[in-house]
Amino acid sequence: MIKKVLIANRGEVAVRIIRACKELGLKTVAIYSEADITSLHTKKSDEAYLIPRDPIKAYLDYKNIIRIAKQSGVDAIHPGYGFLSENHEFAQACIDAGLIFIGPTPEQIETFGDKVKAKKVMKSLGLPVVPGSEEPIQSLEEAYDIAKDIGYPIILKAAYGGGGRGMRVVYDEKSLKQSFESAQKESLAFFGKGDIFIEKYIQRPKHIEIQILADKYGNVVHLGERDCSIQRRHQKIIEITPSPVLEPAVRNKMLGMSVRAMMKYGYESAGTIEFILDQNTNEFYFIEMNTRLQVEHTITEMVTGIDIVEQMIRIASGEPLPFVQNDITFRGSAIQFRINAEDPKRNFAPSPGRITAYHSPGGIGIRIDSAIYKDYIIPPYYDSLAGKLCVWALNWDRALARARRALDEFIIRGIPTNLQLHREIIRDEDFIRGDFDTSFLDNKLNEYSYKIENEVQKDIIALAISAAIASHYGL
Ligand code: MV4
Repeated sequence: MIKKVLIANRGEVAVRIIRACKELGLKTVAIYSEADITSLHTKKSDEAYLIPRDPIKAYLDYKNIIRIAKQSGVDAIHPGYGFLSENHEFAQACIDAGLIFIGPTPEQIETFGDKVKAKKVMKSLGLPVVPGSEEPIQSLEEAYDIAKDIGYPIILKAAYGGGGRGMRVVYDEKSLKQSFESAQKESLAFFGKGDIFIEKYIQRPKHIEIQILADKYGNVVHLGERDCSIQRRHQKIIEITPSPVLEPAVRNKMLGMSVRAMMKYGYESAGTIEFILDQNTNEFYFIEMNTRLQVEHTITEMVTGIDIVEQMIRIASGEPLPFVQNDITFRGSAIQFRINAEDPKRNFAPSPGRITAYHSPGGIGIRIDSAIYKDYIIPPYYDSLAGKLCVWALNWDRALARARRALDEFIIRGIPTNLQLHREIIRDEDFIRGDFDTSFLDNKLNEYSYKIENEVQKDIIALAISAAIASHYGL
């Protein structure tokens, strides 16, 4: 068994991994940048080492990270999500240095990092894929031919892309040239490779993903699905398990196909298979495989009781999965709300700064994963995720009620956050009915903004009143 782990990450996920290590009796080593001297992960780990580089490069400097790992005597590195988590060269460098990379093999990371290759592999393993080009497009002429063949609308995607970069939806032949060229340019600029492929565009799909755990001995289980349709600009903000409207027959087909594909492939570690679901036809299509721990793994843990980070560590240590599919039970319904340091009134611009007041909800069925605290200053260099609120209850309706209660309890002052947006969504009739797809937030934002304004004003009035009372009593 692994005895000491370096966490090559920061923020809430670094804290999450440290917690799993502590429960397993493992020692932990944190790394941190100069911007993260006051961050929680540096305080909660047994040891912490500064990487004196610019705040982003510090967490990508894998030569330095591996050197610290060797010097501090760890036997494994957990990469968390983002940063180096899907960098196959880093995974290989860990192995070459005699360290265990807590994740899949470098080859597996590389295969699924190439979306064209991933599609080919998954198709050969029996998963349905969206009709489109089998290879990256070589010329504009080829793009016209394939688009005509499959019919508009089509979507252009970057083979090495992510976060919607290099992605373009094309509704007619007229706009193909311009979209193709700009997608290529953007892909080259962001990913160093301009490879673009084409798919039929599925309009207003649901985004459903399957959580997989697989050990080194061919044992594979699923931990159910997550509905990740509530997103803005490819940033998920709410995730739900189980999906409140997915038909059991469709769910079972998706789960069964995913497990069989991963068994045939020989995947190991935690992984997530992403599908888009066409709600008109109930057809689903594989789009991407994520070979890392995901931000939203928490809700799966709430309904299964399985600690996914613990299992990743055990799998990497060479232990077989301690359960088979039939041992896993799914209980109730869980929702995750990503609490972001961003300002909905300023087009969701990041809002780093000092937290002047912090009170997180508690009570039955609540889980908070956060790395912020009162007087913590959120640095401006990283993504805007400040924390995650997860609620669990026996069913969807009770989870909604609990979420309303918990969101209303949450107090974060000093910086704007998206808390109020969550309070609006959770009261939305369409959301409550499960009637949402990936276009939900785009359609709703105008409707909500007026209420957000009002709510903030109420908050200011409440503050003014309490200040007046305080001064009246000489407090
Ligand atoms: C799609 C799609 C519709 N049709 N593929 C792929 C990466 C992921 N981040 C979004 N992806 C999508 N792939 C086909 N063939 C819809 C999405 C999609 C999306 C597309 C444009 C704008 C917002 C979106 C939100 C979720 C999913």
